[in-house]
Amino acid sequence: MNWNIAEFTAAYGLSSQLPAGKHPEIAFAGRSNVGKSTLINKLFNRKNLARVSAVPGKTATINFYQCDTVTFVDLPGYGYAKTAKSELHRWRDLINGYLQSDRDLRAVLLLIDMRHPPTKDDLQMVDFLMDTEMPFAVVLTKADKLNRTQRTQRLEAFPKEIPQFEDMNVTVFSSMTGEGVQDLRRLIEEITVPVEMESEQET
Ligand SMILES: Nc1nc2c(ncn2[C@@H]2O[C@H](COP(=O)(O)OP(=O)(O)OP(=O)(O)O)[C@@H](O)[C@H]2O)c(=O)[nH]1
Ligand SMILES: [Mg+2]
Repeated sequence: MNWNIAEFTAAYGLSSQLPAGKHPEIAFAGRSNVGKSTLINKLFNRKNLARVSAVPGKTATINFYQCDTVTFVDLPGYGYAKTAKSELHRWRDLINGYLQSDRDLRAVLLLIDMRHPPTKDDLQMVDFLMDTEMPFAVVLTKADKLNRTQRTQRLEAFPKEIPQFEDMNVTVFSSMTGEGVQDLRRLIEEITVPVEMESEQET
């Protein structure tokens, strides 16, 4: 997969606007400010493809990016308390509408801030993904902000905080140091192999 040819293709603010998917998809979910847009830029070696902001709630629409034969989907962050009730309703409808629509969604990458215990919203998202048997992997973000001791502490704490954490595919990630970027690219390449190629490889 050529990671250097990504382009922004569309943004949607309502689930009713979402077109059917044409390609295998990878979606990025997680609370606001956890680093979804930053991670997308890092994967594609770009500075400003996905818009990043220090102010939570930057990505209010579902944004689609195309790279090679794979569609990447930046979902609006959840858990942004200052958003008005009507906005919250729209966001929930948008995220649920996307996750429940019929498309070739290969995996949801659920980003969780490595510095802190998961929020209530994070745990709800984990529950939702497990209940619906959605394929997903966890990305622990902002690893650069922890020293060695804190890092070890958090890695020991997560299995106690998140049910079945030890069975999950987990990547420690930092957009600052680049830690985890290659692992994520490899994971995405593995799960988005075109179906024809997969069956060829098996025979
Ligand atoms: N130190 C550090 N900062 C990061 C990392 N990833 C993201 N950030 C910072 O965190 C802030 C939020 O990043 P975004 O990528 O906009 O977060 P988001 O999840 O897309 O947020 P929403 O669009 O609001 O849902 C920005 O200031 C980023 O520079 C990381 O790995 N390390
Ligand atoms: Mg964003």
